Amino acid sequence: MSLLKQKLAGMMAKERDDVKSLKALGDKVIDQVHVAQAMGGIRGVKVLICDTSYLDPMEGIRFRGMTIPETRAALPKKAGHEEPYPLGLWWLLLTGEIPTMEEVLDLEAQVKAKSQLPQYIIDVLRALPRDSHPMAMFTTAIAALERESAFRKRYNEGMTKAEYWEPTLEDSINLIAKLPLIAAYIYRMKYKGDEHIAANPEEDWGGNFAHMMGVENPEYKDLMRLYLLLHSDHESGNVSAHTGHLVSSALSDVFYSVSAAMGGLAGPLHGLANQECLKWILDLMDHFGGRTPTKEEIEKYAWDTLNSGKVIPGYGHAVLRQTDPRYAAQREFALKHLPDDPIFKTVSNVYEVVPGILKEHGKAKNPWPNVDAHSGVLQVYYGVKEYDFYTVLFGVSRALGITSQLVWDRALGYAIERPKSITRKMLRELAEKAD
Ligand code: HAX
Repeated sequence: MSLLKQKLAGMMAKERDDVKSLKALGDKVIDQVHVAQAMGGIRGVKVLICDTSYLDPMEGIRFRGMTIPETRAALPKKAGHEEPYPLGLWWLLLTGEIPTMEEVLDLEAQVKAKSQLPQYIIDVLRALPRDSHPMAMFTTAIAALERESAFRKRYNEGMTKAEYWEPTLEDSINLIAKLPLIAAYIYRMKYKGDEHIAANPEEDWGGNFAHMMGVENPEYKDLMRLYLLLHSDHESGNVSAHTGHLVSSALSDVFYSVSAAMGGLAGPLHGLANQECLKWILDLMDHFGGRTPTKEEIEKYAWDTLNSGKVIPGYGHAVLRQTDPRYAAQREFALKHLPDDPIFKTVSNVYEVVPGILKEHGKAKNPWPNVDAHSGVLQVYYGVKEYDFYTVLFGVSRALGITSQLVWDRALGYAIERPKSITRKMLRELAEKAD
C-alpha cells in the first residue's frame, strides 16, 4: 500500500467520528440567506464544507491552515530547486500534514507508475478540430479517461460506502499522473508542429510537465512548480471546485467530476481570465506601438475598457478584498527573475493604476488584482506565448485541489447536493413576509 493511502487509512476513524458529532448538531442555525444572495450566485452563504483550504477575504488562501509563504517554505524541494514538489502540496491538502521527503518520493513513484497516455486518448485528441479551444480538448480527454475508473468498477461490484474513498484516491492518482501528459500533448499538437516530447523519468511531476511542453529552462521548471502550487486549491465555493463537488455528490467518479469542473474553469470570469488578462495587457501595449505605456495612458485605456461595458480581467474577486497573495507570490518571482521585462513593467504599472480606477468606477467590491493578473507575463517570458493554453495550466493545478476535496467528500460520506429552488413569485412573497 502506498504511504499516502496508509496515512489516509489511519485518519479515517477520527475524521468520521468528527463528522458524526457534527451531524448531532444538525438543527443549529449557522447562517441566513438574503434575497441578494439568492439572486447573486449564492454569494457567501455558508453551505459547503471543505477542510483542504480556507479563503479569508483579507489574508487570502491558507492550505490546511498554512499561508502561501509558509507552505512554500515548509514543503520538501528537489535538490538545487527553489520551489517545492507540487505533489508535496497535494499530500498536504489530502492529509493536513507536511510530507517527509520519503513520503513525497513515494507519491512521485505512485504517480509515475501511471504516467502513460492510452492510445485512445491520443486518438480522441487527434480527432478534434485543431482550432478547438485547448480547454475543450482538455475537458474531452478527461471525460474520455473515465473508461479507466476504478470507482465505477468497484461500485458495480458492490463495494461498501466506507470503501468509496479508496478507488476515489486511485482514480485521482491515475488522473493526476495523466493530466500533464494530456496537457503537453495538446500544447505540442496545437502549437509546436505536432512534435511530441517523451516524459523524462528523472524529473518530478511538475518539472516533467515543463519538459514535455518543451521548456527546459530550470527557472521555468521552478515557475511551473510554483504555478501548480498556487492555482491548486481555493476552498470549495469557486465555480470549478464546487462543480467537482456537486458532480461527485451523485457518486459520479473523479473523471466525470473533474471534467465537469474544467468546463467551469474555462469561463472568462473564472480560470479563462488568465488568457483574457494577458491579451488585455498585450492589446494595451500594441495600442501604444508595442512600448510600455505611461500610467496616464493605462488610465485612459482602462476607462475605455470599462466604458465599453467590459470587465478589466485579472481584477476583482467574489471573496477576496485585498491583493491576492497568489498575485503577490508571482510578482515576487518576477521581481527576482525578470525585473526589467517590458510586459512585467506594464503589469506593475497596471497594478498601480487600475485599483484606483475601479474604486472610482464604484462597482467592483474588490479593486485589487487576483491570481490571473500575473500568471501570463511569466509564461510569455519563458516562451509559452500561446495564451489560449493558459487555462489548461490552471486546470492541471486545480485538479490537485479538486481531487483532494473529492477523496474526503467520499470518505466522509457527504450527501448528494440538492439546494431548493423557488419561483420569483415565491421569492417576492418570502421577502415581503420577512419584513
Ligand atoms: N472590472 C469591471 N467591473 C468589475 C470588475 C472588474 N474587474 N470586477 C467586478 N466588476 C463589476 C461586476 O461585473 C459587477 O457589475 P454588475 O453589478 O454590473 O453586474 C459589480 O462590479 C459587482 O461585482 P462584484 O460583487 O465585485 O464581483 P463578483 O463577485 O460579482 O464577480 C469576478 C467576481 C471575479 C467575476 C469579477 O470581479 C470579475 O469579473 N473580474 C474580472 C474577471 C476575472 O479576473 N476573473 C478571475 C477571478 C479569479 C478567478 O476565479 N480565477 O480563476
